[in-house]
Amino acid sequence: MEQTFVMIKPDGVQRGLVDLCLRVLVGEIISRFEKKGFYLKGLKMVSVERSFAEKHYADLSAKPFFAGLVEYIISGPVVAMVWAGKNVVVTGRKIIGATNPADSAPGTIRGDLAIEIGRNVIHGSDSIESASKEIALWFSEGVAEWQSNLHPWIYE
Ligand code: RTP
Repeated sequence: MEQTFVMIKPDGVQRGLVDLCLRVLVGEIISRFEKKGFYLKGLKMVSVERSFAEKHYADLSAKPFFAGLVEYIISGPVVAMVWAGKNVVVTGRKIIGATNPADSAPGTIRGDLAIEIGRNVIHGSDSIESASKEIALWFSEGVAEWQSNLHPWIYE
């Protein structure tokens, strides 16, 4: 079954802890993936080292926003996850919404819960190849091998 890597960024974690209106931000993000029918194979809260953040975003190292992006990712703990299911990479990106929340459709996570591109609360792998690289990087210990018993009620 296809897998993807999803990360709730530091703003998503902090806002869930301190913002009264968004007390359940981490839970809400998890809930949107669960309700869709995807199943959770790995989850942990991590404080990311600078070198690790640079490795995760290595493809963007030439971009002018790279330094700010790395500062953002190491500014507080993130919630790292692996989700599984049919077409989870592409569908996961649709659930997340466009990179810039100003362009993300209402109903998507970024469209509903974020305003600025540099504080867009969540990351999701952009291809099957990136997903497998990112899962290996973030979950070098491996993930749980299990299959949801709702399978026949979600897939024909
Ligand atoms: P992500 O990797 O976080 O899922 O985001 P993405 O694929 O939708 O977008 P990508 O181009 O890979 O950019 C990674 C993250 O960098 C920040 N960004 N800032 N200031 C800017 O112009 C700018 N552009 C991108 C965003 O936090 C974006 O999610």
